[in-house]
Amino acid sequence: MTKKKALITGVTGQDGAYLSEFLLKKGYVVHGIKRRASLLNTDRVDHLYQDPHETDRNFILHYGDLTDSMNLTRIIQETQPDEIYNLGAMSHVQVSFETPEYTANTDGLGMLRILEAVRLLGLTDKTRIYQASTSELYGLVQETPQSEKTPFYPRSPYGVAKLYAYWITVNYREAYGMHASNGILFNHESPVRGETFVTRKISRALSRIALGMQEGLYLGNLSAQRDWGHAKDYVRAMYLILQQEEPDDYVIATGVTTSIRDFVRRAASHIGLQITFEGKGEAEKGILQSVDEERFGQHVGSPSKAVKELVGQPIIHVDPNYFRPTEVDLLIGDARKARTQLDWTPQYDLDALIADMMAFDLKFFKKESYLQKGGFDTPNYFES
Ligand code: NDP
Ligand code: GDR
Repeated sequence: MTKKKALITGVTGQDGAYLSEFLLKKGYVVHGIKRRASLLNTDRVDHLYQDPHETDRNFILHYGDLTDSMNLTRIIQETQPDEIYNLGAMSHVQVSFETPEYTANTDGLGMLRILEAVRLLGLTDKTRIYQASTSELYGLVQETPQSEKTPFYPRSPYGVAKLYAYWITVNYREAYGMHASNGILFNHESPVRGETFVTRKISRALSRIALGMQEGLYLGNLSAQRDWGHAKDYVRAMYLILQQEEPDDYVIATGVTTSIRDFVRRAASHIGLQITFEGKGEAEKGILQSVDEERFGQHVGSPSKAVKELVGQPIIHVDPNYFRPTEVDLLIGDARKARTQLDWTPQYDLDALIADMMAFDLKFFKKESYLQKGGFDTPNYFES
């Protein structure tokens, strides 16, 4: 039997990596588009890498870019995919305020380029297409919780670019009968989440604080609320969307919302650090109240002198540089359609997500700490 072929843009990203793993397990041949960078940027998929000299490869990477129509058209022509997952994007909301034109080009027009290529190559009946739409479309929310029927009101150049991609997907479906669908995914995280998204920034910083490698963490708006799930659950939903006979749009969310402040408290408490917040606005601080030595011992080891000295001190601070010109205050998704029509249920709740992220980052920074103590340099790439 011939294997199904999937083409994934954004294969080197968080979701691209989990989706590749998922589809490979299902027996697909996975083609991925990666960007050329001056340093290797394939860390998240290195475990899937197959040497080009091997025969019968199932995981094949192609150089490309969503801003390059000819490149996309050629790759689609060469690979003749059964399914395309358009996950590539400049995906950082705050950065989109600094790079709005590039964001529009990649996140908005990128999807148009894919749809047009599939149409021009005569693959309309063969190739099913998934667009990585987002809860950022709801922005200044018009109703709570947000469902497929909630009107959009994006609040960033990222959200506006994704609005174009959402509608061009719907338009090509209606105009040309293409099997093109939107997954409107709410925030989803994992141990390989980009380091400057808030959950990963917190899990990394708390790990470093626990290991005596850092004394404090600066964050922006602590009151924003997000509906956080695990990326592993969310890539399964992407696949299910493309297995439906009819193309359609689906909200994928857990239905539980949590503030950034509460995420900090819960992630800290998971490893035995009790934090309370005091003060308001830019003066708000998260104070380390105590260390639960038993819990800390289970996850980290015995608390160092450096950690004990932080008790009673502020370890979480507000830096207004992380405030956004326009903010999305509250997101909470209503995924009833996905639960009934796709039979999709998330396996991870927030505590399980936190446990997974904290275990990964603690292990990573323990290794860094050993290396530093042994006199070796470690990369200094973290945002505090
Ligand atoms: P990441 O930022 O982890 O990955 C984005 C991927 O897109 C990376 O592989 C990146 O390449 C690639 N990329 C960026 N610019 C281009 C370009 N011009 N041409 C080709 N590829 C490019 O994002 P996630 O995995 O978290 O998200 C996947 C998709 O889902 C994105 O479209 C995102 O906007 C969307 N989304 C994400 C949600 C989330 O909570 N994670 C929620 C809803 C939607 P490189 O590695 O070289 O930077
Ligand atoms: P978001 O994710 O903007 O929802 O977009 P992010 O983790 O960046 O922000 C979530 C909320 O946390 C607040 N926040 C901070 N954010 C960051 N990055 N850094 C901070 O220091 C900080 N302090 C507070 C933010 O203001 C915001 O309210 C993510 C991306 O993956 C998008 O691509 C995706 O479409 C949406 O999720 C759904």
